[in-house]
Amino acid sequence: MGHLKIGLIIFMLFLCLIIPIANAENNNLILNPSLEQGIGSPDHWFAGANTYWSNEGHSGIHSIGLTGEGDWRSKAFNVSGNAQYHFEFWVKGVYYSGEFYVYVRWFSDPDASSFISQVPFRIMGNYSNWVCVNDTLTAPANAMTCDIFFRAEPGASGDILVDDFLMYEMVEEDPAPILWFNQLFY
Ligand SMILES: [Ca+2]
Repeated sequence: MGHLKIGLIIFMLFLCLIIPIANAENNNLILNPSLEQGIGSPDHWFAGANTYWSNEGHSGIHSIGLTGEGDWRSKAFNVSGNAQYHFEFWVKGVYYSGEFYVYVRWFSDPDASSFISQVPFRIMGNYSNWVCVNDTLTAPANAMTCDIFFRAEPGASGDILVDDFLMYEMVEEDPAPILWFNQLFY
């Protein structure tokens, strides 16, 4: 019986570890986050100048690249004012000069046309291996929608790839596994 209890406890700890990761991926607000879906160009992403759909990925076989002034923009998604979000992406590539950013942009209308503010993640340096960038963001009180804007400013030069975007609302832990634990032993 002792071994069974220890086994169950290990199993419960394993679930505690796995369930949040699974929820994070399932709750990803960004469409086509690994840039894998699409024919000719990635679905739900809009390309400006100096962009390309790379055949190299952090996961899968694709990412999106920028070589100079231009941008990639994600399809906008709904957010809640004042809510907290986990945001991350992976970056790889060569940087020469100028300013490359991944911006998280907040909008106050359903069409993502009334800009409020943006959170800049500057990409500066050479990344021969994929590097994860992440932070916790708080949506402005009047935010309704959000998009991801991968942007090279005028004069920027390099060859920067980004992949595996993840953004989800941070919520209270689900108490269900604890209830289940109590039901097992009492
Ligand atoms: Ca990918």
